[in-house]
Amino acid sequence: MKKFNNVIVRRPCKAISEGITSGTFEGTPDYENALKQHDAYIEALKKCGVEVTVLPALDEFPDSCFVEDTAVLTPNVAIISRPGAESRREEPNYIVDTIKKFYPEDKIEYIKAPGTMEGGDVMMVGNHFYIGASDRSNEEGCKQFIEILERHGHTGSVVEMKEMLHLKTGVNYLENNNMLAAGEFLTSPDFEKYNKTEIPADEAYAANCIWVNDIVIVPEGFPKVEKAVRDMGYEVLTVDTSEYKKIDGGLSCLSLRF
Ligand code: CIR
Repeated sequence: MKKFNNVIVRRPCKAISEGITSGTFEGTPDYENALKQHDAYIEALKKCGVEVTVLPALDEFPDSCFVEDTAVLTPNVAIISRPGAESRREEPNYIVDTIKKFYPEDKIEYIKAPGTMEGGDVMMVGNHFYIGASDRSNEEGCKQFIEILERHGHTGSVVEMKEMLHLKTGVNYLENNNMLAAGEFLTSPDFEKYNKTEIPADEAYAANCIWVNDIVIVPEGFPKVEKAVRDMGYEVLTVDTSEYKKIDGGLSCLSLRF
């Protein structure tokens, strides 16, 4: 099934080594290697039948390659986020012009202060959008987000969370009622009705896979997750994201898919 026609990515910048890190994973990103991994990520997306818009690096924002956090692009509306992380607050300003090429002005909405919201906290399941009440997406941001969705014919609901950085750090929808879930989301009542595949703790990073037009992209180096996704019947592509992982970035964070 072809659901996505377009993807937006942003090249990593030299300052990526200064990106925000929770310290969960070891190391500091290597810029040159991050670029190579980004090239491979773009190639994998192209194999999924999407047109890829590649935006230039923003040197003053170390985390700006994690473009997913700057907006939520739904079939009916583009919602420009307002990141909870101070150092990322201005990043959405640099995505708006690109989004205007795909959405008319009256279909572009903005999360406003004091609301905060980051796209990594949003998971689309058909017409419904789950938003994680993380440290990055506050109560006011979640409220504004759901109001915007409802004005544009979608629905939304808040998922309480305590441990993970973003909602999609630990739970990802692979269409056909299938979901990958790790840690706190395994027992979350919000996801009871889905066919959940449990991601073991030693491969928790790989809960962040992306479904793109019937192909699932899985981070390289997580054999249990790769096998589980293949066993579900999906065609799988793997991409090495080890440089991004060092600062908590996963596969989904690196693109906007719509
Ligand atoms: C941050 O902490 O904001 C970045 N170092 C990682 C962002 C990951 N984005 C995502 O999960 N959507």
